[in-house]
Amino acid sequence: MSDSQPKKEIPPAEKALLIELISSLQEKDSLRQLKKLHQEGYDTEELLTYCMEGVRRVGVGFEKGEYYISALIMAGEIMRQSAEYLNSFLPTVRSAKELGHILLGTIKGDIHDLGKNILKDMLICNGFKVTDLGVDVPPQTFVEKALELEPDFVAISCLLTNCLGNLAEAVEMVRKAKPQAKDLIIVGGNCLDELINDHVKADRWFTDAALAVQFCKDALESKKG
Ligand code: B12
Repeated sequence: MSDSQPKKEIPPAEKALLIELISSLQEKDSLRQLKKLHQEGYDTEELLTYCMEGVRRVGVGFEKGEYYISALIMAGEIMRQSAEYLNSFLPTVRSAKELGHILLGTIKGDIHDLGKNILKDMLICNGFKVTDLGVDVPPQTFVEKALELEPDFVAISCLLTNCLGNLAEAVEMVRKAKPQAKDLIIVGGNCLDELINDHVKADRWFTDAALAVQFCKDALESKKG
């Protein structure tokens, strides 16, 4: 669907069914429902948020002891396939020159990468160059690569509360290495909020990749303009 068209509202029952199929780990049926809704013209990014809600519910079930780790693995697989399908429909900006360069990775101790990869795809679709360091990245590696590659932003993903110490350390080390840079370090992942970022001290935090992409575009304009 193009940006100029108004968004078609997803019928509540259809949206609830998608979330329910994902949260009950019905891989084939959830992907069938997702594709059906997308082919009916419902918004790509909105559908992505419902997929995330489905896997979030699996996480809650895991926390309550209703699900085992195998459910997280299954939820991750459904999320991966859903994101892969939806990402191929993200509107792509074609420009001769890269808009900016982002150094990206998931913090040491954390191997969650689906959110990071969604951010990466969205950035690339919006004309950014992305250097992806992968998962379980030590703070020192972010520093070394930031000094070597001189990116416009250093973006770090963290989903695990017990990795927040590593995240804060990475932010502090990158800032020390590049003290002049403004709006350099952005962090993201569902375990973050304003209070937590008071401790982590990143320039910005996000739980929504689309908002982070918009921030990078705006911040680059004011940095370069
Ligand atoms: C799938 C999943 C897994 C999969 C991951 C597969 C993969 N390749 O990533 C596997 C099975 C490996 C896994 C393992 C574990 N997991 Co897990 N996992 C999940 C689950 C169900 C979904 C995560 C996900 O992919 N969501 C969908 C993506 C798209 O959402 P997202 O990551 O939030 O990303 C969005 C935004 O946050 C943002 N974003 C993300 N990163 C970044 C970075 C930047 C820079 C920016 C700007 C934005 C941004 O953009 C994305 C799109 O908008 C969550 C539940 C949940 N509530 O999220 C638990 C969850 C994250 N896992 C949890 C746990 C505890 C674990 C384990 C410790 C379990 C265990 N006992 O072994 C291990 C840890 C392994 C490790 N060392 O990392 C907990 C974490 C609790 C906490 N706060 O610490 C959660 C919340 C489940 C729960 N409720 O208990 N997990």
